[in-house]
Amino acid sequence: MKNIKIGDKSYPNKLRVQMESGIHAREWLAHATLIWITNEFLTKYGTDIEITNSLRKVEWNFVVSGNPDGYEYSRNSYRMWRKTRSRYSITQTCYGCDPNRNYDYFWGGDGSSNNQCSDTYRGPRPFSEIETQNLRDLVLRLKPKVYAAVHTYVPVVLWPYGYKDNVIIEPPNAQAHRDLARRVASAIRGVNGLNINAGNTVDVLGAAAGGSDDWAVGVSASELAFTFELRPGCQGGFLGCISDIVPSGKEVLAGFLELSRSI
Ligand code: 0X9
Ligand code: ZN
Repeated sequence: MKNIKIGDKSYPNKLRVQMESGIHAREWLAHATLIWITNEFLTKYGTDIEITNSLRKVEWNFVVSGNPDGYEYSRNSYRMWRKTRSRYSITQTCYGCDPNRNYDYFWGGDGSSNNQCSDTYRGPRPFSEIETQNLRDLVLRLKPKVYAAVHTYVPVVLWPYGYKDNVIIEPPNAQAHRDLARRVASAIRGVNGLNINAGNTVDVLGAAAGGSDDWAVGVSASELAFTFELRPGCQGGFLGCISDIVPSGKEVLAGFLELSRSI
């Protein structure tokens, strides 16, 4: 698995931001959006003032393909595949687990399944997957100040925690999460008028324990963690068109630049 690092090396002490997309295989617009933004960063550094300032202040890290085996399976065999492709025993009929239920922070809690055939199967144990091990080790090594996971397809910017149903449990710096999530959502909305807001995960979606965002802020050294859910595709939900990439890319870039200005 690759991590793309972008920033102007000659500026010292940059703030580190780690983004992850594609942990859910079928959410193709997430991967495409980060790749599009990578191209913007690389081609507009030095001409676009906002991008230039951002790459002098922030070291951006993108793991675009957070679940490569799942993505390959979604590309070639079954478009709606979400999970990894692990096999835990030879007798097993259902493959893989949901990497976003596999992190070791309240692993096994609300909104995660112990049924191997469920799309929200948490795996046999925390960090059972090579994909989540790789992402964990990268984050422990790089210690990003901000961590964000990129998903689709009901637009929202989420802040932690998301592990316990019916009660909103937030990190001690919840106010900083709220302020930043709202600013980012409003920057995204400003581009094309996408209906996107910000909220706590449990408040907006209900609990889903074992996610990367909860682990980033609950266990790793990250101060802030978010999940960005991007726009639906033009064919509905996960199913998109090539023409979704530019509008999504412009929206999310505006969100990233707002994040960059605000940290
Ligand atoms: O359920 C998820 O993993 C994410 N939504 S999705 O529709 N892309 O599957 C939301 C994750 C929010 N964060 C946590 N639950 N920790
Ligand atoms: Zn997802």
